[in-house]
Amino acid sequence: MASKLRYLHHPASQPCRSARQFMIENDIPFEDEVVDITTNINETQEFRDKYNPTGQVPILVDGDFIVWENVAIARYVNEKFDCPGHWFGSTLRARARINQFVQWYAYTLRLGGGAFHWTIFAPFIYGPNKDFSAERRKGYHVLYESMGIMERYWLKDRDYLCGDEVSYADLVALHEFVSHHAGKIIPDNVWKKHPRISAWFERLSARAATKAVSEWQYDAIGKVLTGELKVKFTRRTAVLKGTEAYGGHNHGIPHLDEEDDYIARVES
Ligand SMILES: N[C@@H](CCC(=O)N[C@@H](CS)C(=O)NCC(=O)O)C(=O)O
Repeated sequence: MASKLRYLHHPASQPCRSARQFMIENDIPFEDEVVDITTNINETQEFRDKYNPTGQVPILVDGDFIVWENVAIARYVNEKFDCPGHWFGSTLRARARINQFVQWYAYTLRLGGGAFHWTIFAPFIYGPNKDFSAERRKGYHVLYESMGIMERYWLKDRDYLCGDEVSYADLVALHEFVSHHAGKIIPDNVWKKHPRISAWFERLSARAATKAVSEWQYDAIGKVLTGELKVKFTRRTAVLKGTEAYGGHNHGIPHLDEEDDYIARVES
């Protein structure tokens, strides 16, 4: 008999929540294994050799086959269990749109996760009295630029990012915003300036699977904000390692320009 899928993840991780939600939405049987990424367990050579050379989660173990990277995990499960076509597209063009989004997101919205990371987790990792404003600024810059493109292009005339039905593109983006929402990273006036994103976020947040997958994040980060919870990081490297935010580069996001304060413009 085929063994059950094992899913190695952490509930604070955006990519982990996206693929986990996908499996829940599709009633896929799997075993949850939380990897405590606040310790260095995933940094050990043993973990890297056994599961993932980058030491990151999510990781899916299907018998003797291991796959990591959230989009690859969801695609594997989608194909293996023949999930409904709307998740990854049932026509050539629908598939192209979804592929387009998941590529775009990896270089934009995912890096905008830096706004959350450098605000909420960095003080626990590197110490409370350090100044993370430069890193935070880079995160916000990428996040706001990405939100502009989502508002004007991806959600221009549709309820979901790639069409009239939910797709995996929505889940990857959704969990970036779940973190920002839980951490109160995006000011109210910026949400208001992006009415399509706000409506889309509400629409997706109403799904039962979104609630189930995001509960830990809202609870824990809510307690971090009130000072009730101090996350103990016994490791020193960035949780967002490999995905640290930087402004600009070559992904359609203009360079962070000290002269032109883009963040201030969006927040004004
Ligand atoms: N590109 C990967 C990124 C995964 C990722 O960023 N994982 C982070 C948590 S959000 C992680 O495992 N960090 C722990 C570490 O780097 O040690 C994906 O999309 O699956």
